[in-house]
Amino acid sequence: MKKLLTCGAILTTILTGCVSADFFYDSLLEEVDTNKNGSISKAEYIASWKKDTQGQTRAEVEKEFKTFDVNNDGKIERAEFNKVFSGK
Ligand SMILES: [Ca+2]
Ligand SMILES: [Ca+2]
Repeated sequence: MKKLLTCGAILTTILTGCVSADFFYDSLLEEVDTNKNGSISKAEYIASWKKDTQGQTRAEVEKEFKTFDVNNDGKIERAEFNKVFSGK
């Protein structure tokens, strides 16, 4: 069964720790990476939030994006996601 993921669900899912980072990133790419280049740009992240805000404000979503964009280059890549996910 395909689970629809939105950016609002990311931190919650990490906190519950019930999926692997790789699995989660793959699912996230499927939903959010609209130009299919294998990374999530800020524009893609915001677009995903707009589809389903889940009560989050834009400021909250931008803060969340920054949490994952470790090297601050405006996109979230798998290595960064894994890093944040594993808390290392
Ligand atoms: Ca992309
Ligand atoms: Ca980055």
